Amino acid sequence: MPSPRVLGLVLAGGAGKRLAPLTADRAKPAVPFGGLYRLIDFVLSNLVNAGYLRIAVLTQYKSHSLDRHITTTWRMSNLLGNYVTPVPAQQRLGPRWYDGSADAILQSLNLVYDEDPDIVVVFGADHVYRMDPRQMVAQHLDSGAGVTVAGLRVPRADASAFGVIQTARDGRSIEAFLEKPADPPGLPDSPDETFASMGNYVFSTDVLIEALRKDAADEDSGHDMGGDIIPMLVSQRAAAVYDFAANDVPGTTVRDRGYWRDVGTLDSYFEAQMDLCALDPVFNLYNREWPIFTSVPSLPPAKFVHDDPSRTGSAVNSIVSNGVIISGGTVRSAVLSPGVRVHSWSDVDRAVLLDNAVVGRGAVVRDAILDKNVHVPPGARVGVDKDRDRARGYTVSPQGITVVGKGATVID
Ligand code: ADQ
Repeated sequence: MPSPRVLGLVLAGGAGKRLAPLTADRAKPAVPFGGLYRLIDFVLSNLVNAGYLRIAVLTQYKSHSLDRHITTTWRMSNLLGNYVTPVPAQQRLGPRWYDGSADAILQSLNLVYDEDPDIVVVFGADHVYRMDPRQMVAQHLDSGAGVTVAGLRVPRADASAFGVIQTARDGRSIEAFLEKPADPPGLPDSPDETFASMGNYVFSTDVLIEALRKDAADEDSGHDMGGDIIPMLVSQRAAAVYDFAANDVPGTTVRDRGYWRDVGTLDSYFEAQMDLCALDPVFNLYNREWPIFTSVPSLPPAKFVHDDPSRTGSAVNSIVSNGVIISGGTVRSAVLSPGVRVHSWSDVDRAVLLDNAVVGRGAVVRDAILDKNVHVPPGARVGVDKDRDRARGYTVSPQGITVVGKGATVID
């Protein structure tokens, strides 16, 4: 059987309010992650590694840095008609922005007609994971479902932020789909777990088009993929689940299998980066068989120095990008983006420092995220006393991570 023609649609228009202030000036999929990456690089790498090379990224809010990242990093040769292209709200159906994620696709259906694919892969843009989508497409074709939804087991206590899938006895067809239920049901074999939707869908093209048209005519619909389209197809007995834990990506081990993080909150965003700093991380950025692509700024290599030769500027259990200079400071469990400076006698522990952040002489940074160009003056402390952080106007997450917004100078 010849390979199916596949079009990738990446939903990248969400506002990402729960990641504020990191999303004050940028769309959630453009939020930096892991030193050199933006969140959108994970889904795009998964699609491109699979050879799915026709991809439209549907953008909306604050899309400037996202657009710039896609057009510079993901530019492809046009020779074979391949592309990764950002598509801003087209207003094809009137002078309005997208109502919800389903409306975003409805308004972009011309892309689907132009491409005339057999399969449309609709993936979210803001998760950290490795996945070979060919395996999900193969199951979709084999099962004859109209839509296949990727799912994985999560603790029941965490599931009210997700769509929850209940499967029929065969373990594959979806019997019920509850979008963000207050009290998610447990699994028959594991009452404290439930099956969550990853927000990644594989559609047969005709099924997608028909569902979107029907939904558009429904005035009571929220025009949302998880809230409206998937439940509609479940009621038509046309939906199946794909068990993500079975996905076997080249270069990964049994241990990595099933690693997927929704980094939609400050705490999950922070913890997923602490995962990368672990001695033996479950999510391996260094897997060359399924690379996560990005573009690396043209800056010199990272440097570690001290003016007292018996000591050294040091970083352990940390990710240090190019252009960083750690001169006489101590860094532990931190992710440093390009151009960060850490000066003498300063102490950075459990932190995410985005591009060009500066930690001055003798300053202390703990359990904190410093956005781009944040300046911590000499001797200042941030993240050490959470009440004081709040009083200074910084966001403190429920788990106690202090976040300082773009360009701020920490008040001492
Ligand atoms: P959420 O992530 O809460 O839940 P949503 O806010 O719609 O749902 O975001 C899904 C994706 O669509 C994101 O990548 C977002 O950026 C994008 N998006 C949202 N609105 C958009 C719009 N108007 N235009 C373009 N893109 C838009 C979803 C599912 C749940 C599932 C979780 C998994 O609805 O069922 O469990 O994802 O994280």
